[in-house]
Amino acid sequence: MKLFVLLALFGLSVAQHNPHLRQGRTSIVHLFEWRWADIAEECERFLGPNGFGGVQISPPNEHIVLGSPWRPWWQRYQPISYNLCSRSGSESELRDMITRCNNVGVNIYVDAVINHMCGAGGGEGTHSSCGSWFNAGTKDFPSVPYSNLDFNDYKCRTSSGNIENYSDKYQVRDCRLVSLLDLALEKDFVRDKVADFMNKLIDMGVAGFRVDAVKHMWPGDLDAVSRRLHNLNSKWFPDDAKPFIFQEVIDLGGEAISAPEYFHLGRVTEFKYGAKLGTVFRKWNNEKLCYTRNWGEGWGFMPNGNALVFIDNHDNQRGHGAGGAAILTFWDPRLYKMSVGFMLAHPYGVTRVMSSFHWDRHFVNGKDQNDWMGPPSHGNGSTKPVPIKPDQTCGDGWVCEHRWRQIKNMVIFRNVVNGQPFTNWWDNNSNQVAFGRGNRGFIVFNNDDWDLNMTLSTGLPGGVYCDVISGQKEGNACTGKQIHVGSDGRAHFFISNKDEDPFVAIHVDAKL
Ligand code: AAO
Repeated sequence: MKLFVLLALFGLSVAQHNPHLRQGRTSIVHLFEWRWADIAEECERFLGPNGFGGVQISPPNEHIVLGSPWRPWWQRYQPISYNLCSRSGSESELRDMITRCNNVGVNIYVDAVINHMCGAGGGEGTHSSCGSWFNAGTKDFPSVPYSNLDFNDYKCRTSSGNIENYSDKYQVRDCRLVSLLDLALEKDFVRDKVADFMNKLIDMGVAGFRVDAVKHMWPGDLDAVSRRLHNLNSKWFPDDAKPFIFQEVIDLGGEAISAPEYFHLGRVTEFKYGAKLGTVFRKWNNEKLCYTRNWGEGWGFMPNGNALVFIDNHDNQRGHGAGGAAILTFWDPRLYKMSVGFMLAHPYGVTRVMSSFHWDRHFVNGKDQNDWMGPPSHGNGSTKPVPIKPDQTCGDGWVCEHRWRQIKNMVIFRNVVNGQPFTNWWDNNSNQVAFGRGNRGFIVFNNDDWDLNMTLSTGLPGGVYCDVISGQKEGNACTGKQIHVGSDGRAHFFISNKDEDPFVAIHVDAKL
């Protein structure tokens, strides 16, 4: 038994759980709906130089194209084939992006939609991103090729053919998720096609996959696909490195399927993280920031080595998926910056930062009527490039949270404190807390409605540090608050509850 546990642990540390981040980098960013050409530029001009470890890209394969101007973002979750042309660009642009990002130490992770093809009502024709013909009605996708033999409908036992009840694991895995044609991953033929698609991307140089809708696939089927995958391209990655796999399983408890069923296959998205932290920072349900002293497994989250964590994702920032109104997004910038800062300072999980586009929210009875809106686009439906303004923020409706000074600097903070223990906790029994990461970094939050005025043990060597939230170190100057740490490691902090960003973060690379 002991040997089995040891082997299982060893397996965890060598297999698909390792993101293969390079040069001490620790975070990835989801550049939701960005064009490949823009991501390539962003790797070279911003992500590489600022210590971002990787990018989660939108699905790169051929997808349905809906409407004449309509084009919802979610059309990309309706595959038509595994040809590599999408709203984000062509195969050659994809290849160029992967190469250029890899060359500056930034990994690419592909959002892999392998559970299903397009919706059953997707019609017949060539309204697809590479122009391939298909017929959703007869389940014919000749450019894969899949035929009606390759789908699960014969196994599904609901009258609608859709998932009707999440307490029935057979429905969840054998029926259609919101009418999407459900692939029969039990067939070797389907497994081969899916693996060929993923292997092509691995050979091009991607570092791994965010696997979509994993709850809706049997672990055994995913294991069979996983065994077919190549090792990473040795031009950029160590020999024998396996692709990093992080699986989208929404597990807030209370359903037939739970996240641990997938732990052996890779990391899993921890949806409790953003839902709980949003509740804490909003101070809903009598939550207080001081309760986060045992944040992580102590809050009932999955084991650290299994978790991929984030504050919001492309679904729950607009009411899809799970988490509801508690989820913090760029629409609440003050609390959002604090919660992303908390996540990046805290040692739990592999961290993913969200980068969004604006849309016109229009609520009717609490539901956003515009939750479908796609990325900033030209009149013909093609996605607009991401322009960078002189102040380094993005234009044309691209939000670029990852470029916000506070968030960018906390991505760097996480790299600087990588591997250091969680230390020097302090709280005021309410919503003022502080913690350190060994002798490399320290962060203080004031989410109360009064000032924070305290001398705290930071664990840092004595000296003058530049707060990377209110400003940053530029040359030998500090554009923000300066924090004086004594030779005993203690420092005085004053954070007004009216500050634009009521938190302070210092680390050894921002010492003056
Ligand atoms: C679109 C249309 C549909 C149409 C379909 C086909 O909106 O009306 O039928 O096309 O024509 C995205 C969009 C969908 C879109 C789809 C295809 O979000 O609106 O459908 O593209 O274009 C479930 C899945 C999870 C999934 C999530 C959205 O388990 O995998 O739904 N996320 C991924 C992607 C997502 C994508 C797809 C999958 C499909 O990230 O972008 O869809 O490729 C419960 C379950 C969850 C379940 C949610 C929502 O959650 O636990 O597993 O997620 O329900 O159905 C509380 C509970 C929480 C619960 C939640 C909501 O918070 O605690 O557990 O309430 O009830």
